[in-house]
Amino acid sequence: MVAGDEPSCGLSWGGAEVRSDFQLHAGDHFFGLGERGGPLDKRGTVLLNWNQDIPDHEPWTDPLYQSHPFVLVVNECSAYGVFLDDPRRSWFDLGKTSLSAWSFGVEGNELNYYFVAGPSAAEVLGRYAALVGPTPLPPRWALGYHQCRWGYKSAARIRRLARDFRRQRVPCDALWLDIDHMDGYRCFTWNRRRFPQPRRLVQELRRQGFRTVVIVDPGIKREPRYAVYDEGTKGGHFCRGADGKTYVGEAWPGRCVFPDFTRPATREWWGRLYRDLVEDGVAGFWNDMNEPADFSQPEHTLPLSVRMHNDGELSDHRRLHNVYGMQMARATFEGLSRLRPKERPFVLTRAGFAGVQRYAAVWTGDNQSRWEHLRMSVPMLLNLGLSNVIFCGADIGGFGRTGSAELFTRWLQLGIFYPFCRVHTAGGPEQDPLSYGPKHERLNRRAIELRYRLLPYLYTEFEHAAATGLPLMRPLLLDFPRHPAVHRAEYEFMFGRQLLAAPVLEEGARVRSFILPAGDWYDFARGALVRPRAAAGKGANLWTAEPQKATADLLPVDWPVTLNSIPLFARGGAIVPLQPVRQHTDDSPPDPLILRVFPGTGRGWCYLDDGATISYREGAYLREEYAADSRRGQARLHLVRRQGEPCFAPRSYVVEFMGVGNSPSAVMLDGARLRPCRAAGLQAGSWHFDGRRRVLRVALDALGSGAVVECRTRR
Ligand code: MIG
Repeated sequence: MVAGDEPSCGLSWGGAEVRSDFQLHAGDHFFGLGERGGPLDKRGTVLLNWNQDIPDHEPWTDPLYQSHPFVLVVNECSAYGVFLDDPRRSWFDLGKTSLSAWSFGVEGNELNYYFVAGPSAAEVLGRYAALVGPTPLPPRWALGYHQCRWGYKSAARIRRLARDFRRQRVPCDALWLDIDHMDGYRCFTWNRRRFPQPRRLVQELRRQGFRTVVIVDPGIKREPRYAVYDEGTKGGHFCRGADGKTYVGEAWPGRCVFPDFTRPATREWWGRLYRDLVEDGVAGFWNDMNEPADFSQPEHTLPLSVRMHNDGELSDHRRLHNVYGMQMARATFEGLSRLRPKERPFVLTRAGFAGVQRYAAVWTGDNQSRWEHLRMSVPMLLNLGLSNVIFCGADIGGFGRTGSAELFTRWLQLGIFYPFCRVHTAGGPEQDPLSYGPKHERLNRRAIELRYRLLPYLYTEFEHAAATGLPLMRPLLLDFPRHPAVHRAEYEFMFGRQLLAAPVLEEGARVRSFILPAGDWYDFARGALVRPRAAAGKGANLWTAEPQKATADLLPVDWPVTLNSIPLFARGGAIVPLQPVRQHTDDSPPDPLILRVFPGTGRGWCYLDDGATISYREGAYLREEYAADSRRGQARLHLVRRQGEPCFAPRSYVVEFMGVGNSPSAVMLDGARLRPCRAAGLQAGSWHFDGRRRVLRVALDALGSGAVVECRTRR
């Protein structure tokens, strides 16, 4: 049996709630449930679903800003999911108050839930994704590096920032403007003293390869003659209290009114408000405070009696609180889609509910510049991923408080693997890759450069994640379900199908301890096979207090690290598409596309499209599939299949065979010999072998489907 009702209670009503109890088995582990601090496995906890603006949260604070009433239950033999399809206040008790049952319940008198069958965790996630809706592809620039700060208060400051990034050659795609850019915190306005010619600024940044993203909050200043307030009042767009009068609360602008995003006409109106900013050239929008936060209330949100339209089935905030933020993100996304019908919108939201991924990327709110919060972000984002929120990230460097240069660098070395990669902070000292002195600037640049090298892979894996519902940043249990101990690996993760990342998460670390699941693994940077080290037990082991013993399925590794280390590993036979470092993404295909091939037998993929429009939905993309087969004395890469529009094909390739034991005796393309040459003279049709690093580089022109690149080495 996969799952069953707990025999003594099953389904029950009591007081103001209805609940369901499931049998709890010794081997059950609980994942998903959206944005939570604490361990990856939620067994033994009670979790609430009630979106909350909670600036000083800690790993044990619950709930936070988002609600995803979806749980993934995994045990030794199978997996299943339960999705409670109800936005009302609800809870999950995952074996905390009972030894024989886990349960969930919701305020109200009806229960709507889906049982999501597996049998594997990956299949559960795929089915859940099909149920709550797919993640659209973001514009490619949104996968680059983003720089943000609450406190970029003038056009001059932003210009200086842009200049410094380019001058110091630190790649960056987007500069963000927080509430400081507005006129008195009035949404959809510019502070003309600080930003006298916003359109000029935005266009100037765009010419330097930066997109501009601005914040838009739901609280609208209650001020006659402020156009948004007047129009909204006339259109009946603001929420009303139980007395039928427009409800007035408080947020950054002072006394505020709140649009009713559960009303279709209001969503349409809200979407139109972005027109001027879009015409100014603003490329993305950030919806904050949409739990919604209301400073005037003891509960920090609108009174529960506030009425809401609910797409015609009139209801109230008590029922719709948890979807308010998602409906705001939806209004934004749909509005942008109407304003620029061909372009992919980019929206970031703080509050959300199951399905929010259809409209926006998600960040995890106000964390702090502390090592504990750096670590906390890993299981938090992994569980967001297991709730189908693929495009997520935490504030890199930490939002509140002030951290050290070391913390910032380590956070960046982790953050380059967050699907959404943004540095953000609340005032205090400057917090960006350039602000910690020359030594850290070099380290920070190198980390961001790695993300930009990986972009073809990241983009390919994002597309795969969007299509399958399997998260991009994901725990080992999805790819390696057989071994129960991988459930506890919560501070390392798969980054797409080929790579495993174990970034350093501790101050002063000299060793990073982690496990590798069954199979051969190679150091991504050097191509060397990873072997177990005898040092187990030394150095703090993050994923379990006990030093692990190697088994057929698990290899414990103690990896020596310096400040420069970003531990990253590739599966044997992996083929990883890369590109040369760029200062920002641009719309041309990678040239050359670098295929890094690791020893062994395996597959690889590359997905390419225009990176900006929705024409990929009509087939305007190119997909390549490769196979690698490298054994003693030979290495081989095969372009197995190419499907789609040839116009997206790379103009040139460099195939990098890693870990080649001996110098090559012959390197061939489709059986024809290529020329050896020196490292500096690598041109199409030639190859170079770096004997010290054991890397063979083969440079090629455009490849045709079926092409085989092959190398034989001296024995
Ligand atoms: O009450 O806009 O989480 O990222 O910088 C604080 C100012 C409001 C909270 C967000 C944070 C943002 C800040 N906002």
